[in-house]
Amino acid sequence: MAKPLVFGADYSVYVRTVRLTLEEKGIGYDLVPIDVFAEGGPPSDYLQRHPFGRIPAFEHDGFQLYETGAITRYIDETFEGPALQPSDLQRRARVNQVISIMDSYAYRILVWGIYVERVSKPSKVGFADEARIAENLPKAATCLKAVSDLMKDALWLTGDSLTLADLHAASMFGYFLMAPEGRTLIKDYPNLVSWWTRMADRPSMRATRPTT
Ligand SMILES: N[C@@H](CCC(=O)N[C@@H](CS)C(=O)NCC(=O)O)C(=O)O
Repeated sequence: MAKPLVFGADYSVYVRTVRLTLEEKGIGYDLVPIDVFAEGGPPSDYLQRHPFGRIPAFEHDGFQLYETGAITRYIDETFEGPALQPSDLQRRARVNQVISIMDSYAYRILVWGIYVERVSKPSKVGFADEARIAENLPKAATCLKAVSDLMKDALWLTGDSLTLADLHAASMFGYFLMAPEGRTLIKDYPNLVSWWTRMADRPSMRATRPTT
């Protein structure tokens, strides 16, 4: 059976989530480079894989798929390895809830509103948009509180085993916590601090660390 293909770049939050899932399942894969931020955008033939021109896209045995949540669930359900979704329906609903919170609210705020504004943009243009960061900080607190409240005193975000929820969140927290504001804010949520310590130490996180 051919190795699955992941199309994208290692700097991408969503590509990292797919790679984390493959790493946690112990599945070999090839990363096919697609740079969505290259001048002129991704190669035009990439739009056949992903009509919205985003990364990642995925292929397994000729089956093509895009949208990270669909890809990670497909990987979990198709391949051997530790189950990353609980069979209990209420716990499974929590996993899907946290993934949706991360996609719908946290990604824009933690990654673009804080990390990009504080770390990435200033490294290119030399200054940060302080007003934009200030505006996003209370929104980031809302995201952290929501996830922390759902986590309660569990080991992982949705219970006592690692799930897709942790993998979707980890790639966003990885960037958020590169900003000093992120490292300060998370201290208000001790359960998230200990989750992150546990998460950041996993071999899958080391294997997928962004290099660019
Ligand atoms: N809904 C998509 C989101 C993917 C996404 O936004 N990827 C980012 C990189 S992390 C991207 O391709 N950005 C390019 C752009 O916004 O033009 C998914 O779940 O896969």
